[in-house]
Amino acid sequence: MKQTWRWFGPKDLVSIDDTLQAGVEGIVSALHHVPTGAVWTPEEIAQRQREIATMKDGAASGLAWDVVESLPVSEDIKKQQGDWRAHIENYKISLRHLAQAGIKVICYNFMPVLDWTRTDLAWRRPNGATCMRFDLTDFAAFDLFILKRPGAEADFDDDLRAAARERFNDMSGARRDELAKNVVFGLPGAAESFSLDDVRQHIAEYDSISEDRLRAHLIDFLSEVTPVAEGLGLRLCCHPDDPPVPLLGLPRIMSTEAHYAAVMNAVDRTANGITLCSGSLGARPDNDLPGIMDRWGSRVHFLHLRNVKRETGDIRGSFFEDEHLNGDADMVALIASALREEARRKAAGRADWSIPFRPDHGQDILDDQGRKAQPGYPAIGRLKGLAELRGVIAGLQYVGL
Ligand code: DNO
Repeated sequence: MKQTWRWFGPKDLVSIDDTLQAGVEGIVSALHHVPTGAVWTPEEIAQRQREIATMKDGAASGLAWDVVESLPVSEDIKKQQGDWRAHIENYKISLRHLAQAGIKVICYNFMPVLDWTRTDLAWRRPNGATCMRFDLTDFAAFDLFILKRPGAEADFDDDLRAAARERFNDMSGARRDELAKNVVFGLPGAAESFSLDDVRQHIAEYDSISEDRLRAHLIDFLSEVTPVAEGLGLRLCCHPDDPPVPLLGLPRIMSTEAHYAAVMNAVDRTANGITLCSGSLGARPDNDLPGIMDRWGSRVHFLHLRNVKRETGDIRGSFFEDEHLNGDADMVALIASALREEARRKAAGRADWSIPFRPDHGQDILDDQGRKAQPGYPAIGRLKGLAELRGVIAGLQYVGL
C-alpha cells in the first residue's frame, strides 16, 4: 500500500519537506485555484509536479504527484444544466493532460452543493486534542433556525426538533455564527464568502432533482468519461458522501455499498472505481467496511483511512473523528482486506497492484493547536495517524496477513 499525503499546494502550511519527514511516499494534490469546469492545462499540472518534486533548499524530494484529489465535477454536470456538456468535454481534456503528465488516479465526488459537512471543526477531546465533529442536534438547529430552509421540519422528528430548538435558544450569537460557518465550510467557495441566501439558492436548484435523477446524471457523466480514462490508462474513483445521509433536502447517491454497486454495475469497467473513505462510509453503522473492500476491492483505486466514533446506533446520528485506530471502524480488518486485494492483483499481473492510501484527517495535537492549517489536515495529527497505519501494515505483512 502506497503511503500518500494530501498536499494543498504551496500555500499549505505543511510543506513537502514536512511530508518527507513523516515518511510519505507519494502526494495527493489538486489545482484548487482552477475554477471548477475549466481545463487543467499541461503548464499548471507541470508546475504543481515541480513544486512536489522540490524541497525548500532546492534538493529533489523524490516525491511525485500520484493521485488527483479532486478533479471536481461541476454543479452544472451534476444538474445537467447550463454548461454541462462543455464541462464534460473539458473534463476529458484535463484527463488527457493528466495522463500525459503520468498521473493515473483521479478522485472526485458527486455530492450536490456540499462537500463534507461538520458542525465543529475543533471539538475538544478529554486529552486536550481537538477534532472535527458532526452533531445532529446542532445540525438540525442550523437547518431549522439559522438557514430556515423551507421544508426542513419534515426532516426531523418531534424530539429532535424540540432538542434543536432548545440548543438554538441556548447558543450565543457567536456560536450561531460559528455553526453557520462550519456547516458551509464544505461548500464550493464557502471559505471566502457564502451567504445563507446563496446556500438557499443552491439548494433550491435541486428541488426537481430526485435521487434517481442525480444517479442518472452521474451514470451519464461516467459513460462519457470512463472510456476516455480507460483509454488513457487512468483510474477514476468516486468519493462517498460525507456524512453518508441526505442533508438539507439534497439527494445523496454515494452513501452505501448498494449505491456504489448501482453505479459500478452501470458502467462496468475497472476505470470506473471507488475511493473507499472509511471515515465517510463508517459514519453509518450499516456500512460494512472490510466487507465492501472484500467485495469491491478490484475497483478500489484509492483509500482514505480515517476512523469515526458514532455516538448513537442510528443510521443518521452524531459522530466525531476519532484517532485512526480508535472509533468504530475495524481498521485492522480493513487494511488486511486491502492487502489481500493487493496480493490478488499481483497474482493477476495487474500493474496497479499497489493501492495508494492516505491518513485521512487527523486530530489537532501538540504544535498543531493554534496553527491555522486546513481543518482536518494538521501535520502532527496526520503524522501520528500515518505512523499507526504503517504499523498495522507492517504487522499484518509480518504475519503474512
Ligand atoms: C475531506 C475530503 C473531501 C474529498 C472530496 C473528494 O476532507 O475527503 O473533501 O477530498 O470529497 O472529491
